Amino acid sequence: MTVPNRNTLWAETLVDELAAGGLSAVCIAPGSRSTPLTVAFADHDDVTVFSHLDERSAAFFALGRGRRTGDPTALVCTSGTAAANFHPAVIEAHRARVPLLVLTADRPPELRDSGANQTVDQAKLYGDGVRWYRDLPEPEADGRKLRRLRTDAARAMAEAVGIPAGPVHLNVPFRKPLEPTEVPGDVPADLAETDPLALQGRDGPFVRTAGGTVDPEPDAVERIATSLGNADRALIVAGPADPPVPDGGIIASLARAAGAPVLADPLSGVRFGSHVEEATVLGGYDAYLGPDRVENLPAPDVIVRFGASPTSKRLRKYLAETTPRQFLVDPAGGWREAEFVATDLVAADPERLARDLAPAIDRDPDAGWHDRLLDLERRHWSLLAAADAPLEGRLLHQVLASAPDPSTVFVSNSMPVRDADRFGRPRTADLTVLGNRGASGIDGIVSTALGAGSATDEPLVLVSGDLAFYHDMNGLLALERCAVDATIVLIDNDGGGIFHKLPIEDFDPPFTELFKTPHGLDFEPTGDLYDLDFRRVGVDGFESAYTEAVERDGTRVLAVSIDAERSHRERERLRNEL
Ligand SMILES: Cc1ncc(C[n+]2csc(CCOP(=O)(O)OP(=O)(O)O)c2C)c(N)n1
Repeated sequence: MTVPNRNTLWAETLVDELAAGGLSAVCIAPGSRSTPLTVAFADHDDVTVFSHLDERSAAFFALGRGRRTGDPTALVCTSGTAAANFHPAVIEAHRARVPLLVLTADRPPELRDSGANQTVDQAKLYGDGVRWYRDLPEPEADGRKLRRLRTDAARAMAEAVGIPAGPVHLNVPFRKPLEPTEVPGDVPADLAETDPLALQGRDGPFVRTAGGTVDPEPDAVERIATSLGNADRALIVAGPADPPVPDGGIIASLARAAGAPVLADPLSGVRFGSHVEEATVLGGYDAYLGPDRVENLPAPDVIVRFGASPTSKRLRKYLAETTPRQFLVDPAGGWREAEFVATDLVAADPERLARDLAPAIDRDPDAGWHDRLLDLERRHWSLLAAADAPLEGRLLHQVLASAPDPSTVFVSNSMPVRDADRFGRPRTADLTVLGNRGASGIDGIVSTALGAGSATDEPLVLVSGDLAFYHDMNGLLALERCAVDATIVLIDNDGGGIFHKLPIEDFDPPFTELFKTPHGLDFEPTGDLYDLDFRRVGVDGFESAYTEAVERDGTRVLAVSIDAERSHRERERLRNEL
């Protein structure tokens, strides 16, 4: 093996070892300082390279892949503000436990804090928001240092998929030459003989890492089983899942054994799938539960919660007001409960806990509790079916009801995910519904969705608000550059419809100008710019346009203009009627 210089050797060793550890894709933005990494990735047969022009979109694209697969995608950028543009996606990955491997190229250490061009302080740039950070040493053709590099690569991969999974940041300094230029004597010719392990690594990863999962303590299983056994009105709450979205069947089996209905967040992996027939899976609770419903409905006495904090604020408030015994199950022992009413935290792998728990429960469920909730659920769906005023929620209902089986559906913040929550009816189709709920940003939505789509052969649907779409129009370039197809439903209510839900609506000014921010933008030219099929459809023609779009190849945007205020009033009216 002849290597032209130490930078090439260093970058090839790093990339080789990441690939041996299972890395299969990288998103690269152009830049000079990252040249050794870019060239090494481009030369590696086992890593798919996605080329992006804009670091912020690149990072969200990588995030989307990690969200869909549960495996890290790497990111490469040059030094300077490029690295800072990764930050929003790193925050989302941190909060939502999405594996991500960030490689930021840097100038050599003596140039830090010297006024040198494009040199910023990249050390611990993302603060505590990464699972592991390491400032790699300067490249050297030295056996021990190369073995350390291989070890670091193995560790980076392991940390990214640890419990909890999340982002890992390696800062990688290089001094010139950055290109694979021959530098005589830079790499000792006998390195292969003096330290073959450093140079060639092993057959497979340099360090095999075994992570494992947390088994529930038998005491905890017994405590929950006894509680459920004694409960009159038990509930299971499935919040947004950590990636990859699990098969909801195991939670459904637990629900059946416990005789407890499941309140299934649309992002939980439990609301959609064949298991929906096996248990009482409820999806309309955001309409009929809430603090103002407590008097009409008996309070639950035991709750077992999985996943992150539910999307539905009304559900969170309902749990807070009714103060049942609340078991919070978290595989990382995380405290994801911001109402501060949980009574028990159980650090355990959810699937293992559910598996151990189901046979331990001895329970004669109260049919009245089930019937009461099922009745509310049925009435919610029939009211929706009978209503005919324009409603954004109906679009979400139709999107999820007619999404191909299987498919991946990505919903933006803020009304699309909330409307998917309230109006997405549980069905047996294999839908993987995703959203960025770690930090609930409206940035990077297009890119995250396309990243998720790039990681699966399933049809991809993105439902986006107009501000979220505007925020990441750059991301549309990935359709062509990364060969992804999508049906994009653009709910264009000319500004942030979500703000009509807030009391600030009554203070106008400044409501319209500074909160709702109507922009009057016509998004149609994105069709020409990004070579996609852009169509305007009315709410009435939406369903047929959508079912046609999801069945064809290529990307089609269906832009639906709708009045956010009227839609919001209709949303409220439906709930009040219920
Ligand atoms: C990066 C970022 N900036 C601002 C916000 C605050 N915010 C939340 S929702 C929203 C409006 C979103 O508008 P749109 O995408 O049109 O969706 P809609 O509310 O109409 O459903 C804003 C500005 C945010 N969550 N993230």
